[in-house]
Amino acid sequence: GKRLEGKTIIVTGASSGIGKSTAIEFARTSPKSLKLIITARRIDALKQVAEDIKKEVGDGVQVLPVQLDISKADEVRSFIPNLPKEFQGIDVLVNNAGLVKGVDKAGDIKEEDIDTMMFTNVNGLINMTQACLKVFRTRGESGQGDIINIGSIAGRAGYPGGSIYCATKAAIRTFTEAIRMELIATRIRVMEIDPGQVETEFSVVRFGGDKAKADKVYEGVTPLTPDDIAETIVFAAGRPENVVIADMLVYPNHQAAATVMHRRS
Ligand code: NDP
Ligand code: 8X3
Repeated sequence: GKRLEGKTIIVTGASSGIGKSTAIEFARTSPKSLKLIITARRIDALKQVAEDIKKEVGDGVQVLPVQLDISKADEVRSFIPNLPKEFQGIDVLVNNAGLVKGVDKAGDIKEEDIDTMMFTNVNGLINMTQACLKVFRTRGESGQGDIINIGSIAGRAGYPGGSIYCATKAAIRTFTEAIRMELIATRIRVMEIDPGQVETEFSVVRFGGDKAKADKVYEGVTPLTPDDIAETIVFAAGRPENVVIADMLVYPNHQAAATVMHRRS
């Protein structure tokens, strides 16, 4: 509520799934004087999210949908300078955009898929972070702002068919840990939330649009919803300034590791 009032918040990958829910949840939690920048490649979907927010909470929240492909370094570089002035003072960055491509094993993984996952999940997240740190550093005595990175259970242990995705999420995890140390003399908070299985477009993207294959992933289980993770993200951002939710692992009740799932038969 109050702690988020007046903040400028950017959510990447807000056209779907966890990012979309997070944008909506921020608006619900702080319906007054919030500035929300929502980004992804699909601008029409972002505009729809902005409409939905307006319908639900009214005009108190200013929502700015902006098309951005975070895998393209030049797009990220020009992103903040191209924002309207009143949106440039970013307070909170939610690095959520990310994806998985395929289940191929090393030796057979398409180069294109490797590049897509690495450039989006790793380079994209790092470039967004660097861009926002420039803004954060100008604030207060030593710098202030929040970085909330969406990792995954996949970053904590590998699983077969996920080597590249797992490697990207492990990279996020060590990057997050290292920059929290680098920024210790500032008021910049560096946080990571690692979801287990969440039902979103994630598996549809993994299987190249094959919805039937994606649905199989969630058969006989009750996965997390994007709202479940959105609530943890907004919770982390809304803690008092002296509190850092450094690291949070969130499972659905049927899951106890990346590959340990109990399915109803
Ligand atoms: P979705 O596929 O529903 O959403 C992914 C979002 O990322 C979309 O909004 C997509 O937008 C965006 N995105 C993908 N590539 C790019 C790009 N190059 N530039 C900008 N935006 C991009 O999946 P989730 O909501 O599940 O995924 C969100 C995050 O959560 C990811 O980082 C994922 O790894 C992580 N995660 C997901 C889990 C799950 O089980 N679902 C578990 C643990 C972590 P667009 O296509 O319009 O660009
Ligand atoms: C997504 C979780 O285990 O499906 O990050 O790869 S998993």
